[in-house]
Parts: sequence; structure tokens; C-alpha cells
Amino acid sequence: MMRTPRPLESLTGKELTRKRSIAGVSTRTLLYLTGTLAARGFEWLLPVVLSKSTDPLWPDPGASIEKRVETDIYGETVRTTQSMIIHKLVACSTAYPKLFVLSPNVRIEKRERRATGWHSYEFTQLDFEVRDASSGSVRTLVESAVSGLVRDLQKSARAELESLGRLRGVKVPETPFRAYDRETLVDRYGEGWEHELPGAIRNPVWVTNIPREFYDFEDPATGKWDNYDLFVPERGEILSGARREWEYSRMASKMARDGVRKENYALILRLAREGRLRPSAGGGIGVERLVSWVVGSRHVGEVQPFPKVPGVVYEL
Ligand code: ASN
Repeated sequence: MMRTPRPLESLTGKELTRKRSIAGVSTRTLLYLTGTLAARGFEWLLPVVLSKSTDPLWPDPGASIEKRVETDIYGETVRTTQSMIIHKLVACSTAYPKLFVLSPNVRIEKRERRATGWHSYEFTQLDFEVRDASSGSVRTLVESAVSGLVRDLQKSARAELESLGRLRGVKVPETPFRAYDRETLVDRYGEGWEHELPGAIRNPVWVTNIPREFYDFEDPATGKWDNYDLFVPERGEILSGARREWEYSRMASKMARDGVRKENYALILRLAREGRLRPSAGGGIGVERLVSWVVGSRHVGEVQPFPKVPGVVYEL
């Protein structure tokens, strides 16, 4: 049985030491990744929490949202950020051709997901976007960031990894990572491929062509989606991203097909209609998942100072 992560005030001395070591790894991880992106000319934006428009998280085969958090302010309905994808597309098309943001995402996952060890109802995404980029260039960037990170941590967080028993636990991934079309995985493992794949790989792998939200590019000629998820051994998905749609007619028809309410996406649709949305590609890394994989925690909530475990609401 997986143990549900508990809050700080109930941990033993040994558990607190472990928590602090994980925070050391997390600190170095954030320094490395933000430093790498900044050194490559990315602008670091600060996140927002309340907006009229946020990620619908629909349709997405992996989505399981129990409730969407909405409230009224100043006579307008706003939603807590499910992801900053809409903000990224607008920001990247206008002022910031290469951007990243450490963004708090609120996703009230179904309570059964407590047992996956891989979901939290609040988490932080390192979300980035690049104007005029191809999928391949984003994937190469991520590959070098992930393998560079593990190499860096083996030095910069050596003491912490040693005390967590993980110094030899995570190997520096070999690049380039293998890529599998989702259809190949369905043939091999069936519809439950997402659960089978992590146990079958020893190096991170890409999965491409996943039917998802309107903003990921879907090739009308082939019906394939130009998107990608990154899976790590033993655990699962730590990043999702894509080349994006930018044309009005395609976005609008996908929203109609998927039953996504156009009135919640008025701005992005208007910019697309005016030709002001630009092609881009990007992705988002689940920061706690990445750290959980590195430190070998059994529940992603263990990496959080204040665990947000589906179905469990602590005071803090
Ligand atoms: N951040 C993801 C992306 O860039 C979207 C998401 O989190 N749903 O594609």
C-alpha cells in the first residue's frame, strides 16, 4: 500500500530530514532549469492565478477533473489556472518569442487518483513556449535539459542524493530519446499503454500523436497530432507539449467538435481571427514529478512541502 504523504507537523525527525534533502534536490533542479532557459535567451515571466480563460483540459485522455474552481470578481467569472497554455500562446505571439513561467496549476483531480502516487490537486509546471519552433527543436532542448540536469545534480546535490539513497538511482539519460507513436503503443500494450510503458523503459522516451485539446496541432492531411509527452522509467509522464494551432478556422472547428465553450476563449479566438496568433511550440514539465522521479519518492506529494493529495485536504 502506498502511504499518503502527511503534513510537516506530523512527520518524525527522520522524515523531516528526508523532506529537507528532497528540498535540496528541488532547489538545485529549479536553479539548473531556470538558468539553462535564461542562458538560451528565454524570458522568465511570473505566473497568474485568476483569469477568465484557462486550459479546458478537455478532451484529454489523461484528464480526470472532479471540479473546476470558478469565482466571481468585479462582476466577472474567473477561473483558477489549470495551465497557462492560453497565456503562453498570447504572450509568445505578442511580446515574448521565448518564454517560461513557473506556474501553479490547480486541477481538482478525482479522489481515486490519490492512489496513483502521481497526482496532486495543486502542482507547479515549468511551462515554456517558443515562437516559430518545430516539435523537433523543442524535444532536443528538453533532452539536453533533462540529461544535463541529472548530470548537474550528481555533483550539485550529491550529499542530498546520497542521503536519499539515490546517488546511483537515476542514470544520466542517453540522448536523443526514443520516440513512439501512440498508435504503436496501443498495438503493443492496448489502451492501458500509459500504465505499461514506464515499467518497460530504462531511458526517458517520447510518445507522440496523442489526441488532445484544441491548441495542439493536428495535421489535416494525416490526422496525426504533432504533440509529445515525455515518460520516465518506473513513474510515467513528466512533460506534455506540442506544436500549436494558430489559425482561427481550425481552432474554432476543433472547439465545436470537442464541445469546448467558445465564449471562454474569446481573446485567443479574436487574435487568431485577426491573424495575430503566431505559430509556436512548447511544453510544460511537472516540477514535482520530475523531482519525485529523481529522488525516488513513492508519492509525488512527498516532494511538496504542503502535500496536495487528491481527496485529502490538510490545514495548510
Ligand atoms: N503545458 C502544456 C503544454 O505546454 C499544457 C498542459 O499542461 N495541459 O502543452
